Amino acid sequence: VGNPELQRRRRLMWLMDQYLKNDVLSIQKSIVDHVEYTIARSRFKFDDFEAYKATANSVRDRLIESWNDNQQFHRDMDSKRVYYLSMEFLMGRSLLNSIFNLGIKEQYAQALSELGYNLEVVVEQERDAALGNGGLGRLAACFLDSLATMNYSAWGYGIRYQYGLFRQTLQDGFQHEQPDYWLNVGNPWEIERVHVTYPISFYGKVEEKWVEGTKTFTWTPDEMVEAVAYDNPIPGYNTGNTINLRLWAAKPSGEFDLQSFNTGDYVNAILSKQRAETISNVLYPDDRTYQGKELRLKQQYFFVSASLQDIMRRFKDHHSTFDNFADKVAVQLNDTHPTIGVPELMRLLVDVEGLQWAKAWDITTKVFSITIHSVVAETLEKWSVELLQTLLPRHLQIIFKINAMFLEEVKNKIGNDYDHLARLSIIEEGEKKSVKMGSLALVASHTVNGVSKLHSELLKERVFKDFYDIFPHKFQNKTNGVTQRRWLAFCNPGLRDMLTKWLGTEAWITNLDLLTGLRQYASDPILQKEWNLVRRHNKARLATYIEAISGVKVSIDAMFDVQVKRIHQYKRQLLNVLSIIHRADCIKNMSPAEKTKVVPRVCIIGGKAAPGYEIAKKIIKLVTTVGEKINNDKDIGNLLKVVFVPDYNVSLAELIIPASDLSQHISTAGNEASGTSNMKFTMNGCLLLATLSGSNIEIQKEIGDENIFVFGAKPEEVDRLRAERRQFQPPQEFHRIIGMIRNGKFGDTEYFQELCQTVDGGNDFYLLGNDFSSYLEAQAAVDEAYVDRERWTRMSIMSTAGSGNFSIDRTTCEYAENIWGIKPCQPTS
Ligand code: NBG
Repeated sequence: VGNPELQRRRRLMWLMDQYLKNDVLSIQKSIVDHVEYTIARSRFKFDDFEAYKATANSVRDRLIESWNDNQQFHRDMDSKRVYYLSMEFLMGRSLLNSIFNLGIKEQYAQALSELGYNLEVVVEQERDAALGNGGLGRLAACFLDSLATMNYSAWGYGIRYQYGLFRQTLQDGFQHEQPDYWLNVGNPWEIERVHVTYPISFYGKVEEKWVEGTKTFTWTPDEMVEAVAYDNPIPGYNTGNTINLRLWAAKPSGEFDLQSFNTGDYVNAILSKQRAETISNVLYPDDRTYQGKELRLKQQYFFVSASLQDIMRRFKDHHSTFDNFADKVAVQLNDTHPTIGVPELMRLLVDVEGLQWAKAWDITTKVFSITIHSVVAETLEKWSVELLQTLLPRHLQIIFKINAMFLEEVKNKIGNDYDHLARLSIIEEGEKKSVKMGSLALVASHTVNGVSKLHSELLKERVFKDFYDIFPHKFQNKTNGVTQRRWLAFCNPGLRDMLTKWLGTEAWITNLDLLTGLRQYASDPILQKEWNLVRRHNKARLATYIEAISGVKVSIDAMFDVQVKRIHQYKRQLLNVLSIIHRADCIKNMSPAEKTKVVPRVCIIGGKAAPGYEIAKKIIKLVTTVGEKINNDKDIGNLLKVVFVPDYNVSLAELIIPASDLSQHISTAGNEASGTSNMKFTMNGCLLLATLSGSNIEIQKEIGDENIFVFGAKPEEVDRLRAERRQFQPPQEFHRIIGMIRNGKFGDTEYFQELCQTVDGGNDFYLLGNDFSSYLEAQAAVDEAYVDRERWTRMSIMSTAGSGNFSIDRTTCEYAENIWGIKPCQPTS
């Protein structure tokens, strides 16, 4: 009594003496409160979208509680944390994910229903957060879910793009790109931290000075922007471990540039400052071609610098020296994109914190590790020395010094073999010098990993062979995985319930290996019947959607044959189309009796082409023209339908994957680093038609040869086949079909010529001609299996049962143990 501080604390305790409750009534009250006070609508009249917003806000309140507790817990524990740095996080929607992970989905469904709203309709109101292109960005999102669920201390760091990946529309069968200005309807999930900001500098010059016998460097930048933090709470499943995804937005800096305001041109001075915001405006829509654009490098430096400053500030709250930095901090680089973080950490430690170079380098090399997601060296980023010199002059100096010291060190090992040294050098010599970001990352990282067994071998044998020879201990494999929460439990509720029933537990939601328990029932007629009922229900949902978007009526008795992924030549959507044309042609030439034996198929293709990737765009147009022709052919009727689903994204994947019978993962052997949708399809009981690429090989091993359709060249044959492709004679069928396209059977004759040329003997880099026959054989095997319903269903069950290894939780634990050195730890409440 009498102590004002004590009184204040008591009052605070009393004011918030308990957490928000999760009974239906409390949830309804939260929702209605948000309708009135956050959205400022009347509780007597709000539409589905407003219901979504109010619901999301009420969920967010609950997330904030566990977020706060969790941050406090880890602050107190001073636990080692992993920071996942990624240019992309392809999150999709959050509402269902959040209430599912928090274990309050049923309460929310009931709460809304009593208020007159339908949860299923409400969740559909949410816009996808599409801050990523494809596999790499979605993997980052799956990691966050798993890190939270497995009780690791982790944060994600990235960019809060105003425009996510473009929305794809089709006009006359051609792809058009529409801006995805997703934030214009507001984002109820994020928490803006107006006071968590860091200055980010660009351009300018570096001055060298001798201070007390050491050379010091002072960077005087020409441009400064501010990075503002936006926090996105990520709940784990069935745990209080809500982690953070911190995304940075660029804002004009308040302090800098005052003199330009004194020139009298006030309005132009404001406008020029405003341009700072462009840095975080837009996600680059190419998923692997490197363009060397200045803005892209600015984005990379912007988010990496902000993240590292933030990490160091947090560390300094607890520590007075940097001696233990690497014991508390692990930084994972998601591909080469955040590699500028290497010289940035060196700069911060040496120039700002005053550490000796050797000490700083020791810390840096213990903190970073990198994942590579590509199979060929050409897609690794390079930045021209000239651009770096202009944009980040101090970083270029640091990179040169790192390189000099590194080359000095390897000279001791390999001697003065200049060719060899040139290959190892971080700097690529030549007319235009450039910095090889992959090499820089490798020199600085304690570990580098590929994303499937085969891919990790290819990194050692090819992409980074020279580095592997000197740093063999740095190389690891971490086969990708996917989260079974989003990709099974809540995108396929029918299957979820069935799995839980047959396994007698729902523990598989956090321990996917338990699915093997299903194998013993794979031939059980009761399970088979239930299995097919669920699958038919999912197919019916997709059929309704297809009809709504395309007007094409499809039968759910037909096999749903799906290929959905980014459009790329190496992924060989063209091979799929060629076989579709072949199938249509065969059907047309059949007698009525023969036709009764045909397995009806619905071929579903979807995916975006990078806006500047002309060949990929032509493939899309070909799918739609071929579809148009086949779908309206009376001779073919329901035996074959071809649908291109526009704007493939995370939410559509959640609808399509549970409804697929067959899915195609048919890149040229060895050309897909891993693939992750193949894992999602397998989990959901869809059979794979696959080549020996990436993780297909590991899936085959887990589910058994008899449960997957594999075809095509072997990875070790590809080099030779490529070298000999000029001499290779593809089968007559192949020529005939290409000829049909060439000769205008599908119209747009001129437009398709270039596409046809890509598979002309000498050009056929992805070996469509070579693999065509074995592809058709595999397709025939698929048809044969499909008519045997008992067998097909058994294969489907065995696919799900064998998918346990592809849970991202397995992947996460491997990273945690073998790369990051962190352990799960959870607040005991
Ligand atoms: C992709 C690979 C895929 C892999 C994912 C995730 C990019 C740049 N790369 O094979 O092509 O599954 O990364 O590792 O998206």
